[in-house]
Amino acid sequence: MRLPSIALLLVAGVGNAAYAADYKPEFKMSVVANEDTAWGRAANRFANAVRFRTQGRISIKNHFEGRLFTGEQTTEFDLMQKGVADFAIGSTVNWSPQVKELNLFLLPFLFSNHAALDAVEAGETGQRLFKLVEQKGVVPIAWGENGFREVTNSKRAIRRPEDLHGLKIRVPPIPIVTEIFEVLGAKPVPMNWDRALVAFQQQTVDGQENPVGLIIPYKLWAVHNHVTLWHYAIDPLILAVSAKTWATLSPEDQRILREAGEEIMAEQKKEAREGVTDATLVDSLQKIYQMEVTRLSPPDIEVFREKTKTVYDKWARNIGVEIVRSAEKLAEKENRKPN
Ligand code: X2X
Repeated sequence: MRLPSIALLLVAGVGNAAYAADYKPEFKMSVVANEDTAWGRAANRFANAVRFRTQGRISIKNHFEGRLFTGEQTTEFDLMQKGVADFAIGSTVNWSPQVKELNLFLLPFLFSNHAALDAVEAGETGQRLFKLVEQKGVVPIAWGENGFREVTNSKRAIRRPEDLHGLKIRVPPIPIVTEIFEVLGAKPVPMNWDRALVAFQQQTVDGQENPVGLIIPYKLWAVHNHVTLWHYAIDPLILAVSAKTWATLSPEDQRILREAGEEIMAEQKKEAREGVTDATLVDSLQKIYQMEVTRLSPPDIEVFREKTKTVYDKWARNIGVEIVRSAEKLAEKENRKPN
């Protein structure tokens, strides 16, 4: 009677050990940004927490500044699908070519504040988006945040669409973003982030659009003295695992990854919002970084909303009207509240 149960235990034990023994000695994480951003810091925290909590079974090496893909940030999702990247903390902007529904976050002026975004991510829409990502071979763990995308430039203050006329604005290579800047009369220049950093230094473009959380650590204030806070689009991040990698992990390790990921990305979101929502932001942009800050009022924003409506409607159809309407409904309640 005793022997079979010992044998079973042995088999079970060997089975568990086999998982860890089969794991690659090193897993790869892709991150477009550098380590000085809330985005990059979360990747370091995640790698450390996972190594510790799995007692070294899962060791993640972070590849910052898009070093896993050569020059094309829109291929990050492909690398995840192939399992070339095991993990990523990726921008939904960069994954929108493969998961077209992620263009939702780029619909101009859909989200006015963080509460509206939180309602959509936590609600039915967020769950649907995660399912769509998973159906494409990438297992999402948790939402994070790059932030509301603002606009900086070296030429003049932007308060009305006319102020953008003729300005060369670097944009990520994403159709909806290009179309928004085109319809506003600017000259959008789609470019990968690594090349954009060179273009800012060489002043071959006049401006760019990124959250304050990148404007500050990337020292964009040193090349662009004007910033307009207009929240024209939001850029959520997603911490995710390649489904190919996920399938090789034990249920116990999958649970550890989920727990660590949820904790760390909640913290990442908080960090991305720190100093960005409070009254001191304008002050610090002006006093510390010597920027001329233009903060658009709701009536100012209405003018931009009107101008970009054709792009909004076109992309709403492309994303799927049903998913857009359900997000609008969730966001609407919160949008009326102040920032
Ligand atoms: O390329 C950008 O602008 C960046 C860094 O925000 C993204 O990766 C979407």
